[in-house]
Amino acid sequence: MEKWWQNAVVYQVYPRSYQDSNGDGIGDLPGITQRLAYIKKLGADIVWLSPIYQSPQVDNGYDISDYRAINPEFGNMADFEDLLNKAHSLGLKIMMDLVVNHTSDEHHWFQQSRQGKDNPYRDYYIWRDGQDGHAPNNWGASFTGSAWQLDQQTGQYYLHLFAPQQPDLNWENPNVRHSVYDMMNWWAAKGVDGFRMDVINYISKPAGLPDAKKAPGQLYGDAGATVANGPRIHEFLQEMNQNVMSQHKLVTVGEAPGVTIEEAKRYANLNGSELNMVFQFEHMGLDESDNPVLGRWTDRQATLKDLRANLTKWQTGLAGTAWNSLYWNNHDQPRVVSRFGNDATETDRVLSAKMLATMLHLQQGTPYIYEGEEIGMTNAHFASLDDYRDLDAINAYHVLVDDQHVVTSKQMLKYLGMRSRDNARTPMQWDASANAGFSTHTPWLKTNANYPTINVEQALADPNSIFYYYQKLIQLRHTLPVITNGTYALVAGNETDEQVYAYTRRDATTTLLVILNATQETLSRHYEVPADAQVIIGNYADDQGDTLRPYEAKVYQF
Ligand code: TEU
Ligand code: CA
Repeated sequence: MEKWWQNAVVYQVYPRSYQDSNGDGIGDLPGITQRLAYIKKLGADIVWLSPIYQSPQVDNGYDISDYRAINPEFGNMADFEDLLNKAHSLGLKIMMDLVVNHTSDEHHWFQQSRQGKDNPYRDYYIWRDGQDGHAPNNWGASFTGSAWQLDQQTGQYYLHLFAPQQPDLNWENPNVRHSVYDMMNWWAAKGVDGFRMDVINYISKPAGLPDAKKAPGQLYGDAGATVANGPRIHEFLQEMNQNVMSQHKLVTVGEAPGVTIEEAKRYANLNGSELNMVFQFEHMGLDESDNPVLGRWTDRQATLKDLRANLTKWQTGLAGTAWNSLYWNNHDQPRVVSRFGNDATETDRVLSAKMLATMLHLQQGTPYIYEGEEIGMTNAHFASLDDYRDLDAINAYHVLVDDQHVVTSKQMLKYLGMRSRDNARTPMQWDASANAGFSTHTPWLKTNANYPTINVEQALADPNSIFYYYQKLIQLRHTLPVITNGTYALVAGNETDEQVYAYTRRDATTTLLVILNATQETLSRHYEVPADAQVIIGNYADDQGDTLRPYEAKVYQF
C-alpha cells in the first residue's frame, strides 16, 4: 500500500539564508512565510526547515538550548504558527529538524547536569573520569579536536561528538528518551507534519565506549564510525515510533552517516516500525581523499562509474523492503552543479544541472531539493578564510594548515572553495538587486558573486530555466506512478560505460528509459526504443536519436 510521502517531494529551507524580512541580514520565519507561494509554484509537497529553535547558533541552530522556543533572530512562536497555517492553507506540509543526539551547552538540562555528580540531570549527558590526566578514550570530534571536554566544576569529562558546545545526550537514560518523545508530541500536537532527525543513528553508544580505529597520521580515532548504528539503536527508534510516530500522521527521515544497506532495511522498513527513510552518505563520500587525514578536503572528482554503481546499489538494495531518500544537496554539502556537474559556463551550468536533476528525480524514493538547487546555484568559491562562517571550515583550516602542516594555505582555500558547507549556505538568490534580494542589510554570510545573473527572478522569466525543469520533474512524479513504484534496472551493458548512465523504470503498463550523457562531449550510443516512444522530458529542444549532445538528458516513455 502506497504511503502519502512516497510520491512527495521535499524542499529544504535553511532559515538563516532564505529570506530576511526585517533588515538585520539574517533570514527569518516571516521571510520564509513570504516565500511559501514560490515553493508551492515549484510543486514541492513538504518543506523541511533546518533548526529554528532557541540556540546560541554555534552550529547555526544544530545546538539547541530550548526545544520549545523559537530562536529570537528568526521570530517568535506566533511567527511560526503563522508559517505553519499559511503552509497548510497552500497544501504544504512542514517537517521540523529534530536534533536530539546532543543539545547546546546552554540547554537547562546541561546547565543542571554540570552542577554536580548528584544533580538529577547529571545522567542526561555522558560524563566519565579521565584516564591518567587524559580524555576517557581516543575519540575525535567531528569539528576537530577530542570528543571529550574536561569540565572543571566536577573534574569529569563530557562527550561531544561535534563542537564542545554540543554535549551528547545519554540515551541510555529513559528520562532523556521520554523527555524527547514528550517534546516531539508537543510539536506534533501543534500540527507539524514530520521530523528530519539529525545524526539519529549516533544516539546509541557502544557499551564501555571503546577506543575507535585511528588511521596513520590521524590525531584522534574515528568516533563517528564507532557510534554509528549502535547496539540499542533499533530498540530506541521502535520505542520512539510507539510513543510518537504511531500517534500521528508524520513523515520521518533519519540522517544516518555510515548507514549500510542492511541497517537501512531496518531503519526505513516498509513495515513502519522505525522511520520512513534515511539519508545515506555513500554517494557523498565518493570524492573524498584516500588520505583519511584530509577526508573531504580534496579536489578529487567522483567518477560516473562510482556514482552509478552506488546509486544502483541503493535502488536495488532497498527495493521492496525499505524506502530510499534521494538527494544531491543539503546545508552540509557543496552545490551539486559545481561538484558533479559543470559551472564553468552558463550553457554547461544549465545543461549539467538539468542532467543531474534527471538522474536523481527519476529514481525510486523521496526526492529532496535544497534551496537554490532549483535555480542551479553554484559554489561560492570564496577566496579568503575571512569569508567563511562555518566552524567546520575554519577549524579544519587551522588544524590542517597551521597545526599539522599537511596542506598549504593555498591548497586548503581551494578545497574549502570546493567542499565547505558555506557553499550551500550563501543567501538565496532572489533577484539582481543589492544582496540578491535576500536582505536590505549586509547578509551574515556573503552572497555568491554570481547573483546578478543566477537568481529566481531570472529563472521565472525564462521558460527553459532549471526552475521549470525541476517543476516538470515534480509534476511527472505526481502523475506517473511508475516513478514512485516501478522497478529500477540498468540498461544491459551500461555498468562499464564511463560517459553515459542509462536506466529503466518499469511497471505492468509503462517503461521509462532514462539516458544521461554525463560529459561535455557529443557521444553516440544506441538504445532500443519502440517507434512510438515519447520523450517526456529532456534538456534539449529536439531528439537526435543515437547522438547525445553535451550533458544531454532525455527520458523516453513507452
Ligand atoms: O550533520 C552530521 C554530519 O554527518 C556532519 O558531521 C557532516 O558529516 C559534516 O557536516 C560534513 O559534511 C548534522 C547536521 O546536518 C550538521 O549541520 C550539524 O553540524 C551536525 O549534524 C551536528 O548537529
Ligand atoms: Ca531577519
